[in-house]
Amino acid sequence: MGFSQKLFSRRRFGKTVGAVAAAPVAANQLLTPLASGAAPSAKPNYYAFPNNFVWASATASYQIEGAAAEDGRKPSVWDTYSHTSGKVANNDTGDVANDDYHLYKEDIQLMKSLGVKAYRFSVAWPRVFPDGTGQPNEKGIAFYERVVDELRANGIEPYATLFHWDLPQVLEDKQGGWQSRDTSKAFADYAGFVAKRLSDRVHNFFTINEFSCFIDEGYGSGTKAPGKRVGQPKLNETRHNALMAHGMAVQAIRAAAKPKTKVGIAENPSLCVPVVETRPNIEATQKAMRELNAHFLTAVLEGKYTDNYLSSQGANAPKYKAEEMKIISSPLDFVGLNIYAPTHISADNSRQGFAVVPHPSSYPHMASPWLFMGPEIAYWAPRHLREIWKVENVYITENGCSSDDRVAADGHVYDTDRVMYVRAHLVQAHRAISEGWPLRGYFLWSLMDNFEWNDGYGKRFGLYYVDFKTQKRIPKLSASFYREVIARNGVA
Ligand code: PNW
Repeated sequence: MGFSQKLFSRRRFGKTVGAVAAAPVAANQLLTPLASGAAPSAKPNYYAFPNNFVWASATASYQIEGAAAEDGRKPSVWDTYSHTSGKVANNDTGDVANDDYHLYKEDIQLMKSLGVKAYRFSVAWPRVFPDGTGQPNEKGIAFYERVVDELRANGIEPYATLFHWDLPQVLEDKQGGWQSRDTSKAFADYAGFVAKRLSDRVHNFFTINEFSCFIDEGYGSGTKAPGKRVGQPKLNETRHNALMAHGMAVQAIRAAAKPKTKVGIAENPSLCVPVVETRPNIEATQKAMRELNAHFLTAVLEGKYTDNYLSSQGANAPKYKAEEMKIISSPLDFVGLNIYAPTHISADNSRQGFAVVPHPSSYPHMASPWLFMGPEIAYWAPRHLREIWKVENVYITENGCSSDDRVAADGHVYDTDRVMYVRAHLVQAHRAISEGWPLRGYFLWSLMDNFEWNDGYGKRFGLYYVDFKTQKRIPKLSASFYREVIARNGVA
């Protein structure tokens, strides 16, 4: 008997529905399944999703793999950073993490038990090219071939991210990492190599995950690896190099991969939400969406920096040739957005035509203090992409939350807050789809608790609880919830 059945027996569920049956609106939708004697979850429901909707989960290499020095892998900037005392909570490192390098078959069974249709993982550049460039490491790429074959054998479609922040340390040492255009070139070569080797069985690639987290935090505030503060105009140049890396990789993947291979990006822009849905606020929100993301997402989707961005940066504005913006805006098959927290916008009379509305100190957030709750992002993300930039295929490549998970005396993990968070976002995702906005799939972050960057193992985002001493995985309540969502193809 599954965890969900134990918690909510058919009988109790029947009673609850019976009580609701008196309400006229709910009667048709809720009574039919019971009247026919079928399990409630097997029937259509109010928040039904399209049949081909991609229900999925996501992880990233440095956060789960461990095996940091195995089979020829050399250090990434995150190995160096996490081994620098005081940078990560509790001085945790990714040396072992979830040991997924050895336990990947078991971890794929966790996914199979959820019923996910797809899995987004990332390839560790320093496994495949331990020296950043030059000779590929056969044992490194072989690991990903094994993972992909195992996924396919279990009916799970692999979606591969090529860069989720683990830059080979040697490129940082030799050329200042993303401060150098040589790193963009090295990334494109690596991306082309992986596409050549995997595209017979991986049909969907994401180039880069979240520019701001490894550029603005890596080289601006210095709060993530490699922990530098390069100052302006160097930071804008570094941003531009990352954009070039993305564009050059798109072209390298298309050149090397099997025909029909699809390519996109996984970006976390500021997610602008109208504070009240009036026409003027919605128009202001569209302006804000372009301007607040001018240095990354807007450049990728429009092939230019906005005039406001260039003038606001003055002498620090990036210098580039016209053809570089063409490369940066190479056409994509889909756009992936990692969505966690909202930026609320209202119309105003300023020159830019919008204002960011501050949150009061009482505004609710999840266990991570930055993770403000604003489920409308799941509606506005696909709508903005289509309405502002004519994007035809959108994935939510990450959504999920941290929770103060504890194993209860009965062995269960009752993460009702995570269920609330995910459910609220899925309702909004459903609103987007029902209005025709092009949302194709949802990748829940994350399959299991893992190395949460600066927070080490102290912040948990998983559907599965991980005991990092024993590597035991325990399904949380949210795993039962997500399994039910996928089984009925609708919000549970
Ligand atoms: C993402 N913010 O990072 C990353 O892609 C994941 O690797 C990470 O584990 C996950 O979200 C949860 O943190 C983000 O401050 C980190 O808005 C910070 C923010 C957003 C995303």
